[in-house]
Amino acid sequence: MNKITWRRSKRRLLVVSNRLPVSIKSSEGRREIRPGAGGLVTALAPIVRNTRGVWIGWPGCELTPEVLELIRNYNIEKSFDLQAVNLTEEEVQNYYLGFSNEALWPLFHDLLGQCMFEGVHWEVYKNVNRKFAEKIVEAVQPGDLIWIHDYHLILVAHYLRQMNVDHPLAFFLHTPFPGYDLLRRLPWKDRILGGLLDFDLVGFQTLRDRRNFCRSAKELMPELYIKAFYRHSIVRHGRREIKVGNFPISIDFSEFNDGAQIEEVEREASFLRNKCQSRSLMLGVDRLDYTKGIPERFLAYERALEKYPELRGNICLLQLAVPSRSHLSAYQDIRETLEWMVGRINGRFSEFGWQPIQYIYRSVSRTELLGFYRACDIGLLTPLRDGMNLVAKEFCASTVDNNGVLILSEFAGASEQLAKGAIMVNPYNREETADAIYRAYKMELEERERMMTVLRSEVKRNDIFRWVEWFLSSFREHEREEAASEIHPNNSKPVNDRVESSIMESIKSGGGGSYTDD
Ligand code: ADQ
Repeated sequence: MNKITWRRSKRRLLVVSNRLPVSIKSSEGRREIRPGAGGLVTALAPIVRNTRGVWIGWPGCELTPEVLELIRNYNIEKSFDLQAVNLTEEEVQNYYLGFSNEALWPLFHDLLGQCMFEGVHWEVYKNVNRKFAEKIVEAVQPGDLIWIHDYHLILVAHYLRQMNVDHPLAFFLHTPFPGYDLLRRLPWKDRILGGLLDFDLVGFQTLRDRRNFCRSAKELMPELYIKAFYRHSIVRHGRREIKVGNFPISIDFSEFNDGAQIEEVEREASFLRNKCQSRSLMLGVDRLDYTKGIPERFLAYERALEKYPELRGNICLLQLAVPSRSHLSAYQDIRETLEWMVGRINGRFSEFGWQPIQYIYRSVSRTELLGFYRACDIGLLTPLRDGMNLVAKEFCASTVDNNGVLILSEFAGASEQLAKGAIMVNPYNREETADAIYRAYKMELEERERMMTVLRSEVKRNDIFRWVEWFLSSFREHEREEAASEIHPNNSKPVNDRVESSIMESIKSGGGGSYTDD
């Protein structure tokens, strides 16, 4: 991990995301501003602050004079520079709830049946992306690095280029990227793909996402020249070269590892264990979202209770669901489905003093969350598709005694890194998931410890700080290579030669160096 390099580098970092890294809530009639939670904020906020950079985003509410004042005071107090983009109610409806969350979100998670493709959503999505670009133009200074995040803002580079911004532009997609057969259903697929190609560096979570993108780009634009290396691909688009990489995001391992050992958390965990009378505890933690596979999880658990009567009375599933996008009908539907299922399964199996599912529909505090992670023996995370799934990594980092088992969906991005220490399942395969629950329940301590040790060392080694450093150094390296190719007399050197020399560098630096054609 090299946190130092970026602190020394005085080039400003401009981070742009749909939401600002703060939460603005009303409490007793007054608005309050608090720092946002999450690994990304923890990792990026110090870099933005130390390079005197800027973080641009929507505050999540109307930008009233009161909210503006709150942000101004927060900036002074925290030596930060948050700049808010104001969105009207109509923009929130069409750009955020509409195009981002009813078209791109389900499409990128392979759930075509949930997609709504509305022309008006698309028009407003474009306008809001232009609005973000205008805000960046107001804030940007020569030499800044601009890093844009996620599916809400795919067209920002396109508008920045139109506004003659020639700064290096990086993008990271937190969701998966679908295969071409799905992507081609989107009426504006060419604009979305073209928009991504306006960046200089495009980062995905997994190798599969990177390949899906490169293959889709090639299908849509056969004239593109694409070369795949071990760690990244290069897409040649006209005179430009776009670097495409996979950078699996992570968490602040130490924060979870250390936090899980404080007295308050230990107390919370003992309280939970006592409440459950030392039964095996299995945990699901998710934003309430139809991509997370919670109904499938409940059905698999029900099947396990049917198939393995020994589990009855001896295991509990704790499901925490944080409310999310509750204005959308698909999210209201999934909430109702879950409540109905919990009632049905509990009604079917409960015995005096034991209930198979404890379902909690709210956001819990960090201490409570760590208490849940510490108290539970099994993490059961079965998304139908997930960019990464940070909960899986948080569960491992918090299992400080190594006595825990992770059951993980093979369709979570995290599976690329965690498969070697987890029980992998296909969430659509109820029988397999039921068997995995039983296997985890029966697993001997020695095997649990062996597997959890593997998982924890993986998450520790590849933490969020390493991720940021890796992404940003990849960005600067690409920028240097681009600059060198512009001033170098060998400017006309075919891309292939540079590809070969990059492979050599990759081999020299232990990167493996093998490459395949995308
Ligand atoms: P999410 O879809 O939100 O993120 P995830 O990566 O699992 O999914 O992160 C959820 C976060 O919310 C975790 O940090 C978790 O601790 C927290 N959380 C969940 N339930 C909670 C509760 N009841 N109370 C409090 N906190 C709760 C998107 C993508 C993911 C990708 C991340 C990061 O969809 O695939 O991993 O971005 O890139």
